[in-house]
Amino acid sequence: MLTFKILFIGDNSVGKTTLFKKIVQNEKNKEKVPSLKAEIVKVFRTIQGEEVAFDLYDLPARELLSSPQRTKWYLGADGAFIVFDITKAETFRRVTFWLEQLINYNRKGKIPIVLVGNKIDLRNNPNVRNRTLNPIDAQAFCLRLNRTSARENINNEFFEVSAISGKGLTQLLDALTKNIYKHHKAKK
Ligand SMILES: Nc1nc2c(ncn2[C@@H]2O[C@H](COP(=O)(O)OP(=O)(O)OP(=O)(O)O)[C@@H](O)[C@H]2O)c(=O)[nH]1
Ligand SMILES: [Mg+2]
Repeated sequence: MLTFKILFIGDNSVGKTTLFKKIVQNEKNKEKVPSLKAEIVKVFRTIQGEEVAFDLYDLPARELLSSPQRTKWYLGADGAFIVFDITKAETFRRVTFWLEQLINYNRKGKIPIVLVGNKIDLRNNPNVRNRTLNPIDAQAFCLRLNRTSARENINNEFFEVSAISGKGLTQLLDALTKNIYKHHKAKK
């Protein structure tokens, strides 16, 4: 079966694990893949009549920043969720860093990503001191990315979510899996 690798990346505490768990929870057909450092779960989609598997990898940011094998996790990645926290501007600025790591080490070049602005439940919370990020900035980032990758048939999308509320998360996975499949078919 055609199998693709999807990474969850982004700064520490942006909510990757929370998002990963909620997405996986909604999947009926799934298999846990044993691994010491990463959480890996295989999920399935039927796309254009073909059954396709996707291995979802969740890793702590520190494993991807400072472990001796940090670069090996990117190897063979076909797509990624790049997550930031809308209440922490520096986690959005770091999206560029994560994207560069991904493209440098996957050995496949440009691949589709879904940019995720997480923690929107905090947007109107009076206890959040920092001004929350304007989604226009992330949309613009995505548009620029799409302009430079359209030739390779790569479509990148942006979503704002609350991993804690868990609403509408399946559509993130649907979008990324479709874009990965489309990119793969266009390469051949
Ligand atoms: N308010 C709110 N908190 C969230 C949301 N998603 C995650 N959190 C909280 O943010 C903290 C960090 O979440 P994690 O999912 O562990 O973050 P992570 O990106 O996996 O962090 P590392 O594994 O250390 O890289 C936890 O306390 C979560 O409960 C969200 O949508 N809204
Ligand atoms: Mg984590």
